[in-house]
Amino acid sequence: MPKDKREVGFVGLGLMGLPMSRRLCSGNYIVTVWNRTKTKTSQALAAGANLADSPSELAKRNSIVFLCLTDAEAVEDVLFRKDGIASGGPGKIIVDHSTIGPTAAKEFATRLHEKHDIRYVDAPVTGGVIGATEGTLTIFAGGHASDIQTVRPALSLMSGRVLHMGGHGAGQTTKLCNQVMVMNTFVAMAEMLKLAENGGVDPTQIPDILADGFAASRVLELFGKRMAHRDRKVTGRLTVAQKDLNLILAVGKQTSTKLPMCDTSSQLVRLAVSNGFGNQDITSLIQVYDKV
Ligand code: NA7
Repeated sequence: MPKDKREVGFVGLGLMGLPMSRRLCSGNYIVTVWNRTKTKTSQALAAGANLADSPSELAKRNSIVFLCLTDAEAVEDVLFRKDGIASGGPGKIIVDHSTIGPTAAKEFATRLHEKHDIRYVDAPVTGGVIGATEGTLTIFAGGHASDIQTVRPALSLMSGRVLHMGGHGAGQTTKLCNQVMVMNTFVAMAEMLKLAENGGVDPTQIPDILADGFAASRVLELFGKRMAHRDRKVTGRLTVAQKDLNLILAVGKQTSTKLPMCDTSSQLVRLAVSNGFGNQDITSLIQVYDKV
């Protein structure tokens, strides 16, 4: 191994994890990957990554391990299963990019620290697949400043902004605040495009037309036309949106915060998922409006 190269592990090569791991490969890192579905590792291997047979083997080889998994259940499984990361030995830092909410993040941080002498940073991201591919994600980090400092050089390959928001869970809470805006914007955008369509205005023109006014947003810019065209490319699943809204509502309950807009958005996303759109892109939300 060349002297100036550092080794890291990456677990979870889904829509977000794959381009994030590739950013590390194209930086000065030797990356070992593991993914539950082995066939999905081929693109990371083509980018120069090595393959581990289990999360435990990956953890034995690396003192810094990144995770990008669906939800808290997936993170718990990968961390604590028999051949999980926690069994790979003490002294490492886990950087968790999954969106799992503050309660799970705090629980994992405590359990890893007290039972396994492993440190944990919650580090959920925003910016989508395009941000992951271009290395322009924003990362909301929660945990100890010294741990975030240790992993900052690697994070900077994936992100234009790494923000230390506070102790464990603070990154997750910040991400959920972000998702309040993002999810309600997606729902508002579906509603607006349907109104344009029914009102006799070309909805595919609307995103450009609104681009310079108060309605402008990154969501409108990146997803407006795709939603209007019923583009079927998947860059973020509706089930993931549903999970985020559930996490937002749980924090609302814990903090006695009324969230009527998120409540409504959650019902619409649930309806879309129950209509069979769960594995489709979040822009397929407009199909709920097509049906009513
Ligand atoms: P994807 O594309 O659905 O990817 C999810 C990843 O999580 C994928 O690698 C899955 O493996 C993995 N996964 C899910 N459940 C498990 C379990 N139980 N054990 C091991 N691995 C698992 O999601 P995104 O990339 O869009 O999002 C990832 C996170 O970033 C999510 O929290 C978002 O909110 C933000 P698979 O390939 O299915 O075997």
